[in-house]
Amino acid sequence: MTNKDEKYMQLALDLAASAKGNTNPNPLVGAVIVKNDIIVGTGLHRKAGEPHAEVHAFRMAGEHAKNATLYVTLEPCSHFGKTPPCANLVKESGVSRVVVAMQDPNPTVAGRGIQLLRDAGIAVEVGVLEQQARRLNERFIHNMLTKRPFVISKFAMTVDGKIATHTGHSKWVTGDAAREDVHHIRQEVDGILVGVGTVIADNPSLTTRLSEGHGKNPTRIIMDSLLRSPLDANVFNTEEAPTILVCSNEVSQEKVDSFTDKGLTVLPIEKNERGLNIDEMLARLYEHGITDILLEGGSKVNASFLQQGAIDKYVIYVAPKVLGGNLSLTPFAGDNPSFMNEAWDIEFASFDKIGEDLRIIAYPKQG
Ligand code: AOF
Ligand code: ZN
Repeated sequence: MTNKDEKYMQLALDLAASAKGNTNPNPLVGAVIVKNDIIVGTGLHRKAGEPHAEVHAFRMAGEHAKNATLYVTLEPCSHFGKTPPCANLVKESGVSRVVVAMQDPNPTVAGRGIQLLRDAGIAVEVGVLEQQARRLNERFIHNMLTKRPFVISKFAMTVDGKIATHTGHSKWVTGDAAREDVHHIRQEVDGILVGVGTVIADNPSLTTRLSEGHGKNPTRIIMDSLLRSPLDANVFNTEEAPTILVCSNEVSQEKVDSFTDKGLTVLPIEKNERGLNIDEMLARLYEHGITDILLEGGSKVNASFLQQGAIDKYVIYVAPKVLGGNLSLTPFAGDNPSFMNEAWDIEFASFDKIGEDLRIIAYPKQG
């Protein structure tokens, strides 16, 4: 691996990242073709169903692809899907070397694309900027390995860990810039999930509102085991965005019908000792095409995800304020641990200042 390999792979990663939020359920993929230090082709996957990144790059490169190097952020595919296998295209193009950031976690590919190229006598190098590539496609990798949506827990708190006063007042913890940042995340995910408590207390609309105008709205998912939500709640305005209500499978059909009659999707789920079975709910939501979810509270819903091991990523905003008060609300309710070693360990991945606030990105600690 050389510095040049990293430079061109970085470009391929940047190209891929520019389509963030648009390719679901497919991965983000970028490709760059280089000959004699000249970039002769670039491409990225823009949307599921559209050509793969390599196709765009080879179209641009044409004859210049002969004896060139292809940089691609994900192993070229080997299957006939919505498009023919890119590995065949690579072989026919005449490139002599292929640099791949990571193997495809999709079980229908999983190394077969790389093998096809090697069998054709092309030099293939795997693992250049692999960590960045894995981060970029964290949602896709999770989907492929677990058949569940990738769950991002987001909350905004004061430095002393409070999300609202004891009355539930929370407008606002963070400033304008941090709140706009959340709307950018909403635009990139398939689903946004809250509990019935939030629907009753705040009557939010859970749509994407950006200063430059309206963005893409995620599907709203409401966890409401007894179907206590008021039928006229803002989240049930299905002209703005679709809504899925998740309830217990013990709720009466009559009650369910009152919501389905309004055009809402109701998903009855079995209960476990902690409430609704989150894993079963996630499996059903994935079948409904939801590949990632922004979990926006409140404390009880956050706790059920935490305690059932269902959080894959944290986006934490910390406001430069001290609220105090032992009755002020905190991001996670649930069990009261007695010992510090009962804490869920996480790893900080990045810190950024967003306006006056701090944004921390973290992941559950592995191993
Ligand atoms: C993409 N874009 O640039 C690459 C992908 O449904 P299909 O036929 O588009 O195939 C999707 C699979 O192809 C995807 O899950 C991944 O395994 C592989 N590579 N997919 O959408 C791309 N290179
Ligand atoms: Zn492909």
